[in-house]
Amino acid sequence: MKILELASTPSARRVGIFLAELGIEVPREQLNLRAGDNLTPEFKSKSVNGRIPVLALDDGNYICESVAICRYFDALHPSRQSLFGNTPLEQAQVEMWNRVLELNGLMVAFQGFRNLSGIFKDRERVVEPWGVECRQRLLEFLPSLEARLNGRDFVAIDRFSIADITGFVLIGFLPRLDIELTDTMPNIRRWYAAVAERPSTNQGL
Ligand SMILES: N[C@@H](CCC(=O)N[C@@H](CS)C(=O)NCC(=O)O)C(=O)O
Repeated sequence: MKILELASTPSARRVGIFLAELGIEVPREQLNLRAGDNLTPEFKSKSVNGRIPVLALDDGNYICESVAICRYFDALHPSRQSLFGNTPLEQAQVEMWNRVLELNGLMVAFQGFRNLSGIFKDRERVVEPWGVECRQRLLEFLPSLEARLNGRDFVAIDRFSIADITGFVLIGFLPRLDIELTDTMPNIRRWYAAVAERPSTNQGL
């Protein structure tokens, strides 16, 4: 098996951090997204969403969507400390926060960045006012993460989970939108600094 990716991108980082937490090494093939490596018919036949990361399995199956890839490895390597939670309550809390951070945070941030920078104008319509709106929505979302982290070391449950990975990648993406973590977000800053110390997130990217 191998992962098709561009290691520095946020979605590839989500999978990379997840695998590092599990101590799993998977061969990676780097694609040049700016050059359109993911726009070819061959790549699109592998990736349903036309994006990276994609997990290419030896049996000819391909899995895209970063969380789906993480779920595959979680199921393949059952652990008493699953990053998706263990008990029904933990699993629900992790799912809830991971979805909230993804839908209200990361996807909004991506839309903001893509539509403000025009980075992929060779392949999609760029709507600058939508970029402005997404940036604003993100600013209005961050206080709910700040409030959640008050007195907590982790976002969803009492230990590190995939929700922390999603949140960490989201916060690391903020400079792309010229958003700074100010003194008004001390909980996010404390939590982010602690997650940044983990070997899994410390891979030089
Ligand atoms: N929801 C997807 C998002 C994947 C995604 O947006 N990947 C970006 C890199 S972060 C990409 O492939 N961009 C190239 C393009 O849009 O053409 C996931 O979690 O895997």
